[in-house]
Amino acid sequence: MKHLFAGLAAAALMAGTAAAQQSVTIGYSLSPESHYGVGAQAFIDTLTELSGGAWTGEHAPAGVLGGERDMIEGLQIGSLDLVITSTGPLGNFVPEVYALDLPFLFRDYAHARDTLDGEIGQELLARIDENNLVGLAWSENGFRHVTNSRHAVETPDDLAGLKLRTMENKVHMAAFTDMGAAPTPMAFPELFTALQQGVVDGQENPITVITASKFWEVQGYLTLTGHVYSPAVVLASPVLWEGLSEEEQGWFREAAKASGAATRAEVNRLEEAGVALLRDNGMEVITEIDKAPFAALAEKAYSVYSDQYGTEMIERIKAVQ
Ligand code: EAX
Repeated sequence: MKHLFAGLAAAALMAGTAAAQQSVTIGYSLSPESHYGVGAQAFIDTLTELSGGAWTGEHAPAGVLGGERDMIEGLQIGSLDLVITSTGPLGNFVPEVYALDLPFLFRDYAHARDTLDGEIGQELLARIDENNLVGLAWSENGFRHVTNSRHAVETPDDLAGLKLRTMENKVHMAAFTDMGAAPTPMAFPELFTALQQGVVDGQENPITVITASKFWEVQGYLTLTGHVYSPAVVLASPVLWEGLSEEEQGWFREAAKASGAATRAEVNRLEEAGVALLRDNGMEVITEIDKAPFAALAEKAYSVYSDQYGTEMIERIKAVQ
């Protein structure tokens, strides 16, 4: 009997060890099929592999834990472990990051990715770390384009009077005011219904988000304005972070890098395939416009950043080859 009990105790202990597998929750605003969903899964797979199964993760997709601003606050107080978010609301917490949100700044994907993968990206992750957040790795949302339910947009005049949802980002709001639209900041989880009910006429997002959110159901027109690059970032809660060993922190960093890479690959795929998908679903897509008049009007919005931080960072970003 004694042996039996000892055996049971040992079995219970082993079961206890297995059950001690730890899990993190990854929040994001889009569907599990989106580029963020792909990135979240790559994070989980990499973390589980590097940790030999000691760690796993769960998705909290589609804004079930709130909009991106709410989720960032959740990280700060430790109610959420990890978030994949656009930088849209991040400037409210780490103002230096607004530099990345300036309209018509990045020439193309290569320019944006090289900037984030280089010295500037590292510096900005360090700024994030100074604000009660942990910046693990850059990820990607994509170049943003304007959609609306009223008419085709080809010149800034076509934006006049359009009620356009923007992210809760003062650089973007200033840029759209200067381009002639009427910007309305709103958290992403409220957007589909707001478009459906006509609370706003339009919105702006990358092909990735427009496809993942099936905006063709509520928006007839898309113009490839590419007016701003939208970075994403994998953020951790400092509460989680401080409880990890150095080795575990290394696994989390690697997992975040793998997540960013998988998301970028999915952005590439959707940049190729997305417009056809949107057209198949009935959207009128204008692919060629003269961007110069939009850029000229949006330039004033740079002062939202430069009045406080100067133009040095802007010049450094422009100089990245
Ligand atoms: O990060 O709020 C937005 O428009 C974002 O692009 C979206 O939540 C994906």
